[in-house]
Parts: sequence; C-alpha cells; structure tokens
Amino acid sequence: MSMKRAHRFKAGHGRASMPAGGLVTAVAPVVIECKGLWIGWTGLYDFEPGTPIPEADPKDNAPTAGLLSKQIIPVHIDRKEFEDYYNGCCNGTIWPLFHSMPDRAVFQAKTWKAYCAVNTKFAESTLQALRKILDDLDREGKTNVTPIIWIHDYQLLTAATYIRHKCEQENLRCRLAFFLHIPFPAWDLMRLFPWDDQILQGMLAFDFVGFHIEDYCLNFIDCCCRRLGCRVDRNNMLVELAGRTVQVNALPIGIPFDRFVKMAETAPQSIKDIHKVKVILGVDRLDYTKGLVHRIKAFERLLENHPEYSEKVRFLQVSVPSRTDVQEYKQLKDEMDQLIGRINGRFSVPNWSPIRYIYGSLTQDKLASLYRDSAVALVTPLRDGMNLVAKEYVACQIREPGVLILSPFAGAGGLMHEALLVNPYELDLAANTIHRALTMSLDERELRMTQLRNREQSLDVNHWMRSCLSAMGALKSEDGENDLM
Ligand code: GDG
Repeated sequence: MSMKRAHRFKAGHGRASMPAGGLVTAVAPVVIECKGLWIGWTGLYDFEPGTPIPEADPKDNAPTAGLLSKQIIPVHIDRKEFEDYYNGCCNGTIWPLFHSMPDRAVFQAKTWKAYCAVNTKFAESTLQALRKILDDLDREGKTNVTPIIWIHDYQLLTAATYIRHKCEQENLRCRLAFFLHIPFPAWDLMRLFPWDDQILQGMLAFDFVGFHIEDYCLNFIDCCCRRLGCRVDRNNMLVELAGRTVQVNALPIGIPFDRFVKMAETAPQSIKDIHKVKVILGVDRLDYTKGLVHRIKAFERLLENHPEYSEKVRFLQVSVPSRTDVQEYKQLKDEMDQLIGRINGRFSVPNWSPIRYIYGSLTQDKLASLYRDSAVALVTPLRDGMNLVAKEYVACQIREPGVLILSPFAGAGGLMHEALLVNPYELDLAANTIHRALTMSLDERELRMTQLRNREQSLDVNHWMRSCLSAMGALKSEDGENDLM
C-alpha cells in the first residue's frame, strides 16, 4: 500500500499516465510480479471515488504497464485532507525533517491530526481487502498462507498502529512490512518532531522495517532506544517493544536495469549536435533536496574558470514539476527560473546558450535516450534516500561511456564507488569535478562504467524485491504462496 498514485487519469480520456517519481518506478514491478493488490491514492482532481479504473496500456513503456485495474484499490482524499495531510504534514513537515532540513519544516497540530486520520483511512481500506483475502484463502483451505501487507514510505508511518490493533481484535492473520524510501534522520533531528513517539511506535507496529542503507537503520534504532527506551540489538538490527521484536534491514533499492538497457538500445538520438557539444545532464523532480541551485551555480563556476567550454558543452536540466501547491516548491521554481535566465544571459553567444532547462516530464524512452547520449550525469542532491537517476544513467551507458558525478549525501553515494563523488555544497570542487569528468580518458571512463553497470545489473529491482520478500519471510513459506497487498 502506498500513498503514491498508482495511475493518474486525465478527465475524459480514460488513459493512464504515470507520475514521475522513484517510488512508483520501484514498486509497480513488484506488484505486477507478485500479483498483489495496490492500495493507493487516486489523485486529487482526476476521478470520483468508485469510478472503475482502466488498465494501463501495455504498449506504454511505463513501469505500470501490465498492472490490471482489479489489482488497484483506490483511496480517495478530499481537498481538505490534501491540504493538511499531504501538503501540510507529509511534504511540509516530515519530508524536510527526514532530509535533515528542519528549518524548512512546519510543525502544526492540525496537520498532524490530519496525518493520523488519513493513515487510519488507508488502514481501513487495507483491512477491508485483508478480510476478503483471508475469507478466500480459508474457503480454499489455505489456512497456512499468511498475507503480507507491505506499506511504503513516509506518508504512511502510523497506519500499522491501527492495522495491528484491528488484527489482534478480530484475530486476522497477516505480516506487516514497511519500506522507507527517504532517509531516516538522526535522533537530534527526530526529537524536533513533537509527535516523534507516535511515529516510532507506528513504525514498531510492523514486523519488518526496511531502509535503503545501514545509516538510516542505525538512526532509527537509536531513536527507538533513546525516545521509547526500547531494548535494541544493533548488530542484528532488532528492536523490542512491549514483548514484540521488530526486524530492521538495510535493503538498497535497484532499478529495472534490463528495461532501461532495452529502451537505450531502441530510442532514437535525442541530441542533434552531440558531435559538437558535450551534454551534462541533470534529471530530478523539482525539489530543494535535489541540490539544483547548488548544481547550477557549480556549472556557472565551471564556465567562469574555463571559458574554453563556451560552445563546447551544454547543461541540460530536466525538472519534473512536483508538489506545486507547497510554498517552498513555488519559491524554488522562481529561483531556478531567475538563476538560469541570469547565467544564460551572462554566457550566451548568438548560436549557443549554456543551459537548457525543461520544466516538465518526458517519456521514459526519451529519458533513456538522454541518459545514453549525455557525456556527464550530475546527480548532486543535498540529501536523498537512494536516487534512481544515478542508476538509470549507468544502465543506459551502452555506447561510449560517460561519467557519473554523484553526491555522497544520496544513499547511492555510499554504494556506487566508481562514480566521481563530490560534496554539492563545495562549488569550486564541484566545478573542478565536472572539468575532470569532461576530460577523463576513455580507458578510465570504461573501467569505472563497467563496474558501475555490473553492480546495477546484478542488484536490480528484482533483486531488491526478492531480498525484501526474503527478509519478510515471504519466500520461506511452506507452499511458497503468499499474498502481497
Ligand atoms: C524517492 C526518494 C529514492 C524523473 N524525471 C522524469 C522521470 N523521472 C523518474 C526517474 C526516476 C524517478 O523519477 C526519480 O527517482 P529518484 O530516486 O531520483 O527520486 P524521488 O522521486 O525523490 O524518489 C529517492 C526513490 O524514492 C526510490 O526509493 O531513490 O531517494 O526520494 O525513476 O526516471 N520519469 C519520466 N519522465 C521524467 O521527465 N517518465
């Protein structure tokens, strides 16, 4: 179950389109593969509750192609809930705090109340589905099969409290698992949240809690220990609360590697003047955590320090509109527009401007061809749970290899060692790193890229899914059967 839209429909068209974002890219293949149910928000404006959902067009090269309408259980959120719960608590409080940016976080009792209420709403839809699944299983005599409820991300941190309570009350069997796609903050930050105990208790209502990397696991365990006084075992990543033990696990997410390779093999050339101009690419949701302003300033520094790059390089930034109702995001959009305008005004000559900026969403094919044709990918978030763009870029490097520049403050930064790692706050160093990437020998590029690609191919999204299911105990059941929700 996730808060993310499984599908979005344009009114009157009945066609599904994918919202861009890491969670959907990662989770859709899992639901398809496991023949599970996806309980998710349907999108605010798109259709009324109760409307049947058309299936995604299998010809679309979208991660949800193949997902059937009967696998989706929509949860409706009204405008007030959208304001207080989604814009307010999820994206105005938890998102910045968990990304270690507390100054951007707003703490309000009314938005926290809405957060808890919407979590209960999702929990109720889930319980309804669970009761039906258990009835069907029992009717078929499969009483040894235990359904798994797998809840995703920071929008649903407290849903399990209600689910566990009801399951105990009604004697419903299920295993409760959770995966957090964003970082988990250190105790010093977590304690700023006035209802931190309820979040931690909510997360400890699961049987299994997964994070991308060990640092986030240890932060979580530390918070449980210090705030709730839980007994913990850091070596085995176990937390005990009220006689129950919760397993914590680091399970770095991967991408559908082969699908990106295939798209890169067939997509037409995306950049006309590729032989004259080297492209430096950035692809992100327009989010302040992604370090876009720092990145553009680093590129400006490169042009200042190396005038020889005039007409030889171009920085192409694709920024997908995101959370456009939240003030912080509106401000970021204005800041980007001004910054890019200023730099283009400063360095452009009649037939060349240094920055091309796409504020919008591209198809995945188009994205794959841009990844393939770019000499450098700049993936420099200030903080990021994992970052799939870094992985997608290396998957698409099927021709002359380019160079990945990566921030150590993304989960991927600790795993993709052959990238050029750079602190995005250090503008001079970042500019030098871009210069180093642009001048790197073919041998070095090949060596680095081969290692990066090999790792991403073997640790792909299927590997992640199997590791998660195995950690939840789902692959060990006697008859191999489990229902995933
Ligand atoms: C969260 C965490 C974690 C981007 N532009 C377009 C487009 N995208 C797709 C990319 C990629 C996804 O969006 C972005 O994923 P990221 O991982 O970079 O970032 P978040 O959206 O913040 O994801 C993150 C992730 O969850 C998974 O756990 O890695 O740390 O913040 O897949 O390809 N897709 C299309 N058009 C675009 O213009 N179609």
